Amino acid sequence: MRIEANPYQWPYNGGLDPHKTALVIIDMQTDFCGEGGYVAQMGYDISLTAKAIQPIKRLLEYVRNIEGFHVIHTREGHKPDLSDLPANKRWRSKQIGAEIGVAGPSGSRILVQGEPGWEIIDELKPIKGEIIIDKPGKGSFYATNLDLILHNKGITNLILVGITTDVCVSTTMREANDRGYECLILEDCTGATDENNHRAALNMVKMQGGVFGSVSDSEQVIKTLAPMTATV
Ligand code: C5J
Repeated sequence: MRIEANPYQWPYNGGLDPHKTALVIIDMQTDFCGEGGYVAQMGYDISLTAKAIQPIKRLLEYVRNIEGFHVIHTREGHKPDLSDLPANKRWRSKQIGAEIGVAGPSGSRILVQGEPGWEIIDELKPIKGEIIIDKPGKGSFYATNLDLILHNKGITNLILVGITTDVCVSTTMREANDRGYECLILEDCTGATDENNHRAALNMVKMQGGVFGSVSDSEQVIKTLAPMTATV
């Protein structure tokens, strides 16, 4: 069983077993798609990142009904004492008027663990049994135990969604690909602070026969998974 995708039907080996597959939902936090969050404070249009919310919600509700299918959520953020915040990351955020670790207009300290802006948005809140990965960087593998968890659970296929396409989703996909995970990214379930960057990040995946994996959308995934929900 394979999902229609570009440049190749995914997964490459037809091994679409829910027990070996995870929906990885990257950084759907208020700071990246909500009013008063980090992205809004930097002056970007949050409708470009928030547009991924409803397609992800629909897909998430779908896969939650498939026996064995894994769901993983990630959150970008730093410890309250900022001991894991690199000085250059902090400096850059200050330059653009949204200093990480400092309270924004909403009163929430930007990208700090436990703060309201850092929380995953209500529409996509994790439920019992779903994995949550906290990460200090853009990639979901650096300074986390994601690789160990995937290995222990026998997960080989990753369906990547979330925000932003060109930063955390893209970095995670590249890290995963280098580790041998078979990756699919969904265009309607991702979004970037710049539409051209969103398109470019997706196009980069398709080069060289699928240099980082393949590209599809939630409609195609749901269509392919439909026979699996019928058996629950
Ligand atoms: C960014 C992310 N864009 N989650 N983080 O800084 O993509």
